[in-house]
Amino acid sequence: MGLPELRMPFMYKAGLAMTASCFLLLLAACNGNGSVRDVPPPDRTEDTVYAHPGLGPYDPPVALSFVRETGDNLYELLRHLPGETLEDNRWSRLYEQVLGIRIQYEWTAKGDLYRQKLGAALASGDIPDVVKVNAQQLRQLSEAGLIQDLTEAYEQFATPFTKRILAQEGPGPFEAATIDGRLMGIPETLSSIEGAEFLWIRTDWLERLGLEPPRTMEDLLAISKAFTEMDPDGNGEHDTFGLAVTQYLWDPAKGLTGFMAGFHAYPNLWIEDDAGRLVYGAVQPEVKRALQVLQDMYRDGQIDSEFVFKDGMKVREQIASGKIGMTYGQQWASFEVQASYTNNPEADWKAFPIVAVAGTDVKVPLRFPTYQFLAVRKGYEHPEAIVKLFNLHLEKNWGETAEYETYYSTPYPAWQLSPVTPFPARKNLEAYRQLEEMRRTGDMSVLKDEARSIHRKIEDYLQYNEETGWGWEKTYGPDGAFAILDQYEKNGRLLYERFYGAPTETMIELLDILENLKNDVFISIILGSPIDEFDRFVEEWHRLGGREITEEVNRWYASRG
Ligand SMILES: [Ca+2]
Repeated sequence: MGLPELRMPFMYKAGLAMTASCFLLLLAACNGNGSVRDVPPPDRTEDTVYAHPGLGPYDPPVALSFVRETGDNLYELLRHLPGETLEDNRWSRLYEQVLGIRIQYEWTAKGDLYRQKLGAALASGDIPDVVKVNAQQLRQLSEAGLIQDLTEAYEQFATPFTKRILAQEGPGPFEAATIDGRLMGIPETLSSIEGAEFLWIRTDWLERLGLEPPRTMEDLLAISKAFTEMDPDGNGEHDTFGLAVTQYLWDPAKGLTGFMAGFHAYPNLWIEDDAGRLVYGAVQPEVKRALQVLQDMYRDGQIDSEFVFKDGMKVREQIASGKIGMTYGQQWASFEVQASYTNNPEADWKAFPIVAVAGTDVKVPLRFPTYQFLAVRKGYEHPEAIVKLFNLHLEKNWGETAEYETYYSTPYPAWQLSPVTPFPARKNLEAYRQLEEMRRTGDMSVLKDEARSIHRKIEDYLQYNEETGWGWEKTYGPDGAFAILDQYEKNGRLLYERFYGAPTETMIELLDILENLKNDVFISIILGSPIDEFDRFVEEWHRLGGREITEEVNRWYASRG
């Protein structure tokens, strides 16, 4: 698959440059001004784009140190990119060539070890030039005087393109990074809209049992029951479950966020109540009703009796072996269920909109997702260097000089080699909209790099039955997950979280405890504890700090006017 794809962007760009210079030559010839020497040099997009101070080079080059979390995925990626290492790769070379910034890692470590080492480094103040931290750590570093104000660096050096992209999530990410009116970290903005949930259903099971896709929560419960009791796989055994659930109730795939929303319960969101105050969704009465239904489903064997012992990987295996017919999940859940198709070509899945109890409109909950910020060590002489990395990363993947298939997806995820990885929050939905326009008009030129690469994967599946394209079609196809997201948005179904400030004092102190309490109680109710445990949980939650947190959150809300 590799080579032609890699070369394509270069050819495309060369073609553009040539057209532009021919055009200029033509102009010169027409205005009768004589010699070709009068013609300015061909307009190179790169020269124009890189003229911004935020993309200009340090001369001589400067070093910029980070620490970095590594993992098996990263080493797997490097195996596919011969000649590249974590320290010396296409991104580090690009940053040095264009910006004169030499990326260095003071240390790297995997997973838990990384978090331990980072915690120790923050506590001792021994931090690299740039450090990625959460909102609480940002506040601590700021109070300890270990990091510097980035307000001017961002204002002066972020390109208009960077500013536009980082504003796609609204003011929240920057508010969360602002302490005493100063920007103390550059937010690594994530995408709210990518958190939207869909309902993924085995459509071959629906057909075998003569069932219609669900329009209401009641329909969904009937399907779950049928998938459990009516032998949808036709093997004569009572061996299937209606709904996938993992031990982490809020997993982005195979979790219960979308199910709860069907009862207008939003257990992980700060929402506005009828009086205009912010309240935490987990302690609202709608949750109780949803838990009661889950308890019934568990008792009836529609949910695996051992789900509390199973993480996402284990439940994915159950789906792969054809034991589960329905799961909630984000747009990429197609790839979670794909193995069932690999194992059984008759297995088919489709994304559907999530549903609500009959007679009500569904709302699709979206958490405020940005939680990490890049802070610069006090005393580092070039605080704008981090902004420049952001600029170039966004530019080379999605800007006018993008070489998406070199720097983002080769199709291996080369973007992961960069120490900073900002992206447009709406890029996938935009890619879907380009694909949709292309499907409607037949005009391939509306596809930008990312959409073109997706289109090729879908075509590989539709025309050559290339299996890897199956999931892409389920997600980006004419009636895939993004077609549904498009409708969610156009129909006003998206429910955005209302609190997006930095964590409050009491949150920092007690939120983990309260969240663990929530999860323990909810699981215990699903497994059969009396439903009134929920009322006791609500009291406990308020008593153990939830009341203070609610007050703090509402002070923040009121202060925003
Ligand atoms: Ca069966």
